[in-house]
Amino acid sequence: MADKQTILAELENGVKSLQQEMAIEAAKKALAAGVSPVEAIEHGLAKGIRAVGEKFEKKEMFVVELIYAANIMEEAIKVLEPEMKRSKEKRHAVGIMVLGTVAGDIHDIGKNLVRIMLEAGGFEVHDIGKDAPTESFVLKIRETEANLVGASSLMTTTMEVQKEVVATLRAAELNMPVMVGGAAATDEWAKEIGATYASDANSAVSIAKLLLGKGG
Ligand code: B1M
Repeated sequence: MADKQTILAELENGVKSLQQEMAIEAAKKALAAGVSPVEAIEHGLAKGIRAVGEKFEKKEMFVVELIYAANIMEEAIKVLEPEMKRSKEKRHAVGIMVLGTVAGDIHDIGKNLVRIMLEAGGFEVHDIGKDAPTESFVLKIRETEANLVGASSLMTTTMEVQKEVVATLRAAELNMPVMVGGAAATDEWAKEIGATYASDANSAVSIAKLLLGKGG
């Protein structure tokens, strides 16, 4: 049976080198060898996706590869999930975020990457999907006791909805930080609407931590 370090390296490399079969097999090996699913994610898969994210930011990898790596990570997590639930082992969440693409906007590739990177960074993320009605942010925050909100928007026509999300939360006396991003958003826009801007999925993690006072 493979030792733990080898399995963790295979989990990392499966994501990093875009080899889905390697990642899936390593996830199975981790379960068979009694490696904790949390450790498999944090010290294996997450290391791989972080490396991919860094390459993407340096333009050493294409978006399509980033998306593929994210899919590989999601598929490998699916293998580990039942054991995680069975053992009721919980990752110690850095924070709890409700994340969605705002109403009227169906672009979700970037939002999904943000979710994956936040999860890899230790956040519990409740993804309410794309074209998400503003009220569903409020409902999900109340249901999950989230302490952070993320609203993605890719189009100039739906940027206004980010503003509406912030205003609706404040009217409902939900005063947690709101992070906005997506091609249409800018730092200036975020400041104007009372939110914080993150330009990409990698910086979203450090900014989310800063917003919760947990370092960058
Ligand atoms: Co559309 N689209 N699209 N599109 N599309 C854009 C956004 C557009 C700029 C293309 C263009 O004309 N040049 C344009 C918007 C123009 C504008 O408003 N200024 C546009 C349009 C017009 C449309 C339609 C209206 C087209 C039509 O039907 N006539 C339509 C929209 C329908 C609707 O939403 N109601 C439409 C549809 C689509 C597809 C379905 C075909 C597809 C989306 C598939 C999907 O998402 N599942 C699509 C695509 C792929 C694009 C482009 C080409 C690429 C977007 C993408 O996935 N980028 C896009 C052009 C562009 O953006 N330059 C375009 C890759 C992704 C990794 O980056 O999403 O920016 P991005 O996410 C980044 C960061 O922005 C950041 O992190 C991510 C990773 O680093 N980030 C966050 C994102 N969300 C964040 C949230 C955060 C923090 C960071 O905190 C919460």
